Amino acid sequence: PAPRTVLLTGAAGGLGTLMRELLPSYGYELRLFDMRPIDGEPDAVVGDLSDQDAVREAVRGVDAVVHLAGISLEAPFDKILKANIEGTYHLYEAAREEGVRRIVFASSNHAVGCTPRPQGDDPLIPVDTPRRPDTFYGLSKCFGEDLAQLYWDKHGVETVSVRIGSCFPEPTSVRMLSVWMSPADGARLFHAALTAEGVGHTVVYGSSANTRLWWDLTSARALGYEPQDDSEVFAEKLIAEQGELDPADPAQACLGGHFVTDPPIWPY
Ligand code: NAI
Ligand code: 15L
Repeated sequence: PAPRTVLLTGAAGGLGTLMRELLPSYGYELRLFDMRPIDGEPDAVVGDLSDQDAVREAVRGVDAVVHLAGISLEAPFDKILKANIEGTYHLYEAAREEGVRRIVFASSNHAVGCTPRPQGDDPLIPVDTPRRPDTFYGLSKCFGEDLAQLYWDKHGVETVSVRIGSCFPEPTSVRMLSVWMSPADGARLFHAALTAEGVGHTVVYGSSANTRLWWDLTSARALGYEPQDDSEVFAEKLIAEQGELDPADPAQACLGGHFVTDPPIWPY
């Protein structure tokens, strides 16, 4: 049966806030989890992914999890290790112990961020392109995808790993014209990922049907996802303000954009 009660981790964050608004219209009852309290949501569970007992309690009794909690940008390695690597391990262990069968994992384009972006008639980037993380943040998403594979192969916990592009109300850069996922399409994709049958561990890219798309949405569409939006309506304005992407600029030549060239955040 399709999941009804869904644990939304990272519910206080940007994407969590968007999904709190959009997912209930698909019929889900959301249980909210975040280390930060949420205004107007007194029933939200305030807890840290580092607290294994708190995570297990949060997972108990739900049909599925949408796992958004974690550090969402580059950070010192020890912080990434705790929140994204150990934290995601705690989440999967809790799901296994509590018999939760389906997780939608917020992976990121930064798992493959050092992949050169297609130019001209180059083919779209497939989901099985070699991992090329652009940061410790992206590396933690590679870990999450492999953890998901392990928990499917060994324990029968299913996951859809969504390599999200940029999910914000509007694209704000020329790069985002290629990688943007509208919030409404994000909810469509998460709904498809929660309800498609027989996903095992499936990796998909998460974006709208953008005219300037860089990657292949075939595996996302195979879940039943039908994106409705296209960033092209924002193209004229953004290009007038910022100019076209420069393929000779290393910060504009790869999927991950400036994450590829940003200086490391010390201490490692
Ligand atoms: P965000 O930074 O706004 O939200 C993350 C939330 O996780 C925050 O509310 C934070 O309090 C919570 N959190 C962090 N560490 C935690 C811990 N140890 N225990 C409990 N809660 C913790 O990030 P955003 O943009 O909402 O992204 C959500 C997820 O989607 C993240 O995993 C991010 O990596 C991923 N993602 C988002 C993209 C986007 O375009 N928004 C693109 C690609 C991936
Ligand atoms: C991400 O993974 C980040 O969480 C988000 O804040 C954006 O930076 C996004 O990628 C992006 O690549 O635009």
